Amino acid sequence: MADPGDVDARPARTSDPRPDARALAAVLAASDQGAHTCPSPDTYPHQWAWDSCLTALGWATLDPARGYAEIESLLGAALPGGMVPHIAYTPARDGYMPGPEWWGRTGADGRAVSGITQPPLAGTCLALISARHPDPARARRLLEPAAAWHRALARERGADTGGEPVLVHPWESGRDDAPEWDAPLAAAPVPGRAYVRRDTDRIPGAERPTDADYRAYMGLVEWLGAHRDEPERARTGPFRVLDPAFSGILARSAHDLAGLAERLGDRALAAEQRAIADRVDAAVARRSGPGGLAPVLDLVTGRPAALPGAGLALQALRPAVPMAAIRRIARRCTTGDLASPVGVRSLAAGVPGAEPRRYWRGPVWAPVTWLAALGLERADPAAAAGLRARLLAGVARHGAYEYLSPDGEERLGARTLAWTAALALWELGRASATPAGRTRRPGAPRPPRGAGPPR
Ligand code: 9WN
Repeated sequence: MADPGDVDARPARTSDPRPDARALAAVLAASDQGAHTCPSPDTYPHQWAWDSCLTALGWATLDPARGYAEIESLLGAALPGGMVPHIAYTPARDGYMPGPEWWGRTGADGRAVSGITQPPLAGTCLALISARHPDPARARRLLEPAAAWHRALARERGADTGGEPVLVHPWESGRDDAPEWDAPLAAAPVPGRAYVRRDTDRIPGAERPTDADYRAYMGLVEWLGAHRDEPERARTGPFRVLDPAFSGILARSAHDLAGLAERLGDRALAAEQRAIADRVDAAVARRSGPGGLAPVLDLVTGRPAALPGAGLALQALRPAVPMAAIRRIARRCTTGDLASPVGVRSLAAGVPGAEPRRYWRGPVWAPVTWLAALGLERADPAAAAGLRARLLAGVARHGAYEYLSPDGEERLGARTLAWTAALALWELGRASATPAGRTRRPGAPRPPRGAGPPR
């Protein structure tokens, strides 16, 4: 079922293994709202936090100023206290449930926003953009709002957990219906207010979360709408989990922001962000097993849950995760139970209850493949390159899909997603970009690995 505003980014010739950059740019253009991008024009008509950070990379490839503008607009919508909301609502766009009336919150720039967050990728994406397309004045202005997001998470949500933020809704993880949330969701209240799902207007129900999951999501939204105090939510909320993938992303983003601040001459901010990264990193390490990875922890029941999927792969991003653990993740993602011809599976092959067509319970998502590659880079650059090639192969064949079946044969969910187009554009731009942001002449020597800022 196509969204009316969708653009088909599949290559004209199906044998072409590289996506068509012009078609990908058209996907971004169709989702462009001026200073921010919606993930897809009809299914997701607002600005989502982790989407926006990753989409900025694609814009930066086309027009660096627009890449910076994307992050500026996202951070501009921050809640009081600095946490960035998972949605900043596009004015006068209807068709998404829950709408702003469920939250009753306003961001710093006056937009209606949600009252929860998503994986904080602004520090990492800003550092990447600034390395390829330096604009020190613009990057410097973004340091503080990006830092405030990390600070709020570590202090307000992580006060009792050594800095690891307590997630209070599965949407905060970005992996909405991943099986690790099944048990914690059992304690979600029943919503008192009526609602009508809108997501299944355009996407088959078999590719989306179940009605039972939605009821739990909305019960939590209602509870969170009435309880705004972050430390209170983290101590008494009906859904309270530690997600090592989210924590790893926070530690990585604070670490990358510290590096950028150092290069831009803001030593105080760099030291503060490094301390946040180290604290969160150490908190995850303390509860990790001998293999170097931590489980999801349900703080309501005290029960851990294994992570046989995207959440495991994303732990490769945590700055201090042991190299041996990254190499094991690399094997699982490239040839093991998380591997697929088009990227990293959201749920490992063979797990009982895997649903290859349903949302975060089996399909392959471009942001997971791309972020896993970013995490693997340090320990296994060949595996990282292999995952990026699979991502590009999936986009070349299917266009800027939302998710694909793990066999790589079917495109699923919304017909186009801005971050899929953006990440493919960023990868297409990799060949000609150097860490200093200059274009390398063909045949010129490559800069040494690890010598410069992140790519
Ligand atoms: C709820 C926008 C978002 C992504 C999430 C993805 C999906 C929303 C939804 O879409 O979540 O936030 O309505 O299903 O799970 O990762 O950020 O693309």
